Amino acid sequence: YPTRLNAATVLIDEAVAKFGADSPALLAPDGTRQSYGELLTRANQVAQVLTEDFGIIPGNRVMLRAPNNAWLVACWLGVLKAGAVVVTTMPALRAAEITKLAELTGPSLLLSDHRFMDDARLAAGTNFPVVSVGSSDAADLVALTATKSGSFTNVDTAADDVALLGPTSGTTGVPKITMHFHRDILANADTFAKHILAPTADDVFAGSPPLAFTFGLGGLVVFPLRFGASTLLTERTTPLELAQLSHDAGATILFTAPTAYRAILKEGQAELLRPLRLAVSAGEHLPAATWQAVKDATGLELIDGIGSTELLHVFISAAGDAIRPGTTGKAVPGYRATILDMEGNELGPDEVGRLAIIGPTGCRYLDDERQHAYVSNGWNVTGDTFVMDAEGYFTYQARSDNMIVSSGYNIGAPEVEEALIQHPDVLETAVVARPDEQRGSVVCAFVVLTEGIEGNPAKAKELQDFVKSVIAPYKYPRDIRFVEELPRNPSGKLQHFKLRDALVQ
Ligand code: 3SK
Repeated sequence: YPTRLNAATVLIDEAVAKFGADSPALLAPDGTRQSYGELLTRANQVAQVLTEDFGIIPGNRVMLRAPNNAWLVACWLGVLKAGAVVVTTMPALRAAEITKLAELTGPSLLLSDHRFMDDARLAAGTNFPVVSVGSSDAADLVALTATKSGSFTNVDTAADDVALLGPTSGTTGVPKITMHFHRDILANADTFAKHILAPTADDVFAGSPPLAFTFGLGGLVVFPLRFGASTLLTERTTPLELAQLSHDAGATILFTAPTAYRAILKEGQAELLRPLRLAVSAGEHLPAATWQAVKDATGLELIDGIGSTELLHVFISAAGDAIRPGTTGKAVPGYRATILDMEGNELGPDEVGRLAIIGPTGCRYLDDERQHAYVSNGWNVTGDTFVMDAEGYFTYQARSDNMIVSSGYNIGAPEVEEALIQHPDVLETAVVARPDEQRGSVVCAFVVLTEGIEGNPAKAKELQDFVKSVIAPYKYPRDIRFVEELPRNPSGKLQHFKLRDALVQ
């Protein structure tokens, strides 16, 4: 990439010139469309509001909170155009979680979907302004952009200027903030998307992951715009709704997790997937049985992939004849992958160890000691345990840490423990992953109640509701088990592995 690069210039200004202002860019479930030209105008108007009305200057951080929709894309591009840094947040986060992210990232402004304003205002306090998006209020971003001309000269950023701060759950309960440059934003489009998906301007992308998760940002914004394709943006949908909407919109490339493919098959709606050109499965392990079930029901050969927020998107995958069901695939062109032992030595074929990656994207945590654990001798050590065969195919074994991957969401066990322990009836708790056919894993909480409190289904439901009120609802423990005591080692340290073992016996 050139040394001066603004990713928004490539993704929208140059895309308009290359693919035409009238080509469809964003599709909505109600059938409305926004062309590349319209998206450019709106992104420019957002950039004008940011710089002219809120004094945003290059390097300032702007936090975004919204479900997947056209305004979120315009805001994302508008922030980059202004030379500022996008801070993404999962729409489901509660005030306390947003406050934590704000403490870590120091935003100058928060643009929040009008439906999420209560939590947004609570989190911002008097520290930074919050602007609502999508209401009919005169102070809403929609009204503010309507006063702007829609012409904007993008800030001349360096390829190595930070463009995106993407939070990811830490295993200790403290989120880690990954930093990505302008060149990183394009890199996964020019590696994974280009070599594995080979999209064209005729493709229509669709999928479930939130744009706040880099899996969704790549698959539903960056890749389509980089190749002049269009993208269907759906706010929260069930897997079946997603399949139906994608079908109705003429989607050709679907991005979702194995759980969603299994759910669509279970509902007997496999025919909705048949018109797809490609179906991508990532976010959690894809078992060979799921791959085969989708193939049998639809004829589609799922493209498995593993990525990470630290490396932005997928770095191991395979498509077409190169697919080997049960394996994730090979290193994507542009990336190198290996297996390391605990000392950092490279292991040979068929030896189980830690998956490590080198490529055009890489982990840079914002001001975080955990950088040393993730990057070792130039290798990004992902936290997944894999084995590589002699032909360079990688097969998933397990998570190396205590992160729970459920339906494609990464959930830090300590975060759930911290939420549960705030309930007055909970004496102590330990949270682990319980293997689950549908979701890959589910969050399972072992709970010791305070004396005199009875553990029964009503109490379990009460605790689940409580967790949902404290942290993002998708993190709640679907399985709660009441126990007399938790296993501890002689020095009193909780032995999570014993609980995990108990679940699989
Ligand atoms: O494999 C994942 O979980 C992932 C994470 C971030 C971005 C993309 C992917 C597929």
